[in-house]
Amino acid sequence: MPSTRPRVLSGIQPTAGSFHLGNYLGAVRQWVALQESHDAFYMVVDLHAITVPQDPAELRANTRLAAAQLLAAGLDPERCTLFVQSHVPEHAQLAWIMNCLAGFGEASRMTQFKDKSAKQGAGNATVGLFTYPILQVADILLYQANEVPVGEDQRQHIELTRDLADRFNGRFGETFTVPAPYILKETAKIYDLQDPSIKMSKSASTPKGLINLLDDPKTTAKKVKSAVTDTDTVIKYDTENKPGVSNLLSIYSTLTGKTIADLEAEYEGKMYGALKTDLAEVMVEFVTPFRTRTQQYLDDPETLDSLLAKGAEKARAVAAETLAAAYDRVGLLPAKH
Ligand code: ATP
Ligand code: LTN
Repeated sequence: MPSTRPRVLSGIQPTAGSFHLGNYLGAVRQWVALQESHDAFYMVVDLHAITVPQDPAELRANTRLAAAQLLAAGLDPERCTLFVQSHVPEHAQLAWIMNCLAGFGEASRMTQFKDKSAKQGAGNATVGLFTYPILQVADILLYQANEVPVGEDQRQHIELTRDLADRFNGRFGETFTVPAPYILKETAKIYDLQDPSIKMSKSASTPKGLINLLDDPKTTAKKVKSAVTDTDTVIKYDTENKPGVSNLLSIYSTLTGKTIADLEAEYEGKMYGALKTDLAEVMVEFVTPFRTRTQQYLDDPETLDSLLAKGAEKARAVAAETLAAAYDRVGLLPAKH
């Protein structure tokens, strides 16, 4: 029976060994929660990963590792559809249609492209990196997703998705659901622990400011304890004047379920050191079982692969139907069977 629940879809790149705390709090945590209330599709976006150079063996290993971490974080294949993007060829197929609908100018305005292409050096970025957001548009529209749980940095790509869905529907007739971003205010942007003016990111963070979930817990505790705060002593949530402390409070609040107000009251009159020591403990309690569970999934690659194969099969059933409708609307002549 088709599900009547609203649908969510999201993806994460297998571009690093470990997820970082920003990935988890900004996105993956919401994915886990939404599988209870939504018809949820989640994928490891390996086709997006190859928009920048990847070592083939590493890419393969990181794809499994990403899937293992998603399961360790709490995704349940009985409650959601978990798959690898390249296992569903419809993504690349719909991306082509979307490439032919998107304007060169609007694609050129994507800030993530501007940032990432600058890093590749003038003229060295691939055409794939340029069209990366269009592949993301296809990912989302294929599943008729109502909502897309991501961090703040992805908002512009969801806006583009909405624009292209509207454009296609207007030109060819109602075909795609126009999706909304699902971005929680409290965790939309987790900051680097050493430089709270930049987002925690695998590519831009300082090594000490980046909490990798698969780091040795001792390293994690050390990084939390050496987080940058300010020269004041008051533990108060004030993103403008106290970005470092506010970042720690957001993280603490989300991991424990305590409100920021409760934490401010609890730490009234206490020093930053007390907050950091307690948060380090909370973090270690979180990452320790996460690491163990990830390793358990990795130790049994056959089960992991067959679980991903089942996910791809479920995803494909939905994707194929949407792609067929889009091909038909555009006027592509159907192949005779
Ligand atoms: P990059 O280093 O390439 O910017 P990334 O570290 O941002 O990568 P992605 O794989 O691009 O990681 O992101 C996966 C998900 O995590 C996305 O939904 C993204 O919005 C979210 N995310 C990443 N970093 C943060 C952060 N610091 N705060 C909140 N959400 C984040
Ligand atoms: N661009 C996203 C990853 C991504 C995605 C998607 C997110 C690819 N396809 C579809 C949501 C929906 C990123 O960099 N985190």
